Amino acid sequence: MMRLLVALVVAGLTFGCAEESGPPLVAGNVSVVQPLPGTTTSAAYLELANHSRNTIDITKVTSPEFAAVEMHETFIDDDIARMRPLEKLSIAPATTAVFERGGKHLMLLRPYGTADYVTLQFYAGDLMLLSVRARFESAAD
Ligand SMILES: [Cu+2]
Repeated sequence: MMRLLVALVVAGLTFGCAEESGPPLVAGNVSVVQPLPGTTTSAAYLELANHSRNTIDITKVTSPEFAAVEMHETFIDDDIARMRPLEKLSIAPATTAVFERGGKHLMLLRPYGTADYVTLQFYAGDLMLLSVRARFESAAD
């Protein structure tokens, strides 16, 4: 059943942009921050534009350079900024989801090495929709 759902999603996305050229999901303003000295956690910010006619549900983000990537959102609780994991990010057709400081963001956990670049892979179920490669910025930026 899961396979069938994924296949339907692929068909829907393909059909949805049949009259347009280009991929359904496009990244912009990508910014990936190096871990602070003594820590192993990085943050990444970017915009994801849905150019298809279907809602895109991002359910998983991975990176070959990190053991885990989590989507988080920041919320205010008693005047204190906290964050919680986002299980799914739904991007409506013709809208852009924004990952930014103080809002939704990506947490990159436990790097495997000290690469200058990081690759982020965005999935809807088992289907990889987008792969983005970006150079680390220094944490001071
Ligand atoms: Cu976070």
